[in-house]
Amino acid sequence: MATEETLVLIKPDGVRRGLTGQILARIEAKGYELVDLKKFTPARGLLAEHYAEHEGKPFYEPLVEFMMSGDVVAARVAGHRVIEGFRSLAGSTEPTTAAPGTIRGDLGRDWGLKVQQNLVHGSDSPESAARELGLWFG
Ligand code: D4T
Repeated sequence: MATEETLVLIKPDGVRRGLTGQILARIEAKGYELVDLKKFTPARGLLAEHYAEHEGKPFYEPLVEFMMSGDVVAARVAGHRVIEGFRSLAGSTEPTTAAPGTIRGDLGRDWGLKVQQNLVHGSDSPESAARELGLWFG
């Protein structure tokens, strides 16, 4: 059976705050493999495709602006059940209530902005992972 892969993004808040190493270390310490990494500021077109499901929601435009505000680190991460496993490491979307012990629970907070700056993204299903890895890694 092929090893499962997921897309992890360290969002601009994580990169700006110097948390890239800590976040990648948690992924490695859990036992997952960092297969590929890249760092760049994403263009609107890529983000529009990535976040297509959220188009029209009140946080959509602030989300895209935030994601374009600086460099992002994109990681192709591999391991058995890594999609579910990384979502568990990341914690829930809302950093105020994300469980302590998770990336968002330990390192994130609500800054009172129009969009949650919650440090990381992880694909939420095998279909999303395939689509998103295609977008970010080609
Ligand atoms: P991502 O997709 O970035 O891994 O985060 P989640 O899977 O945890 O959350 P999501 O796709 O539902 O939302 C994408 C992105 O939008 C922000 N957001 C979301 C927000 O600011 N307010 C909201 O009400 C929601 C639902 C946070 C993550």
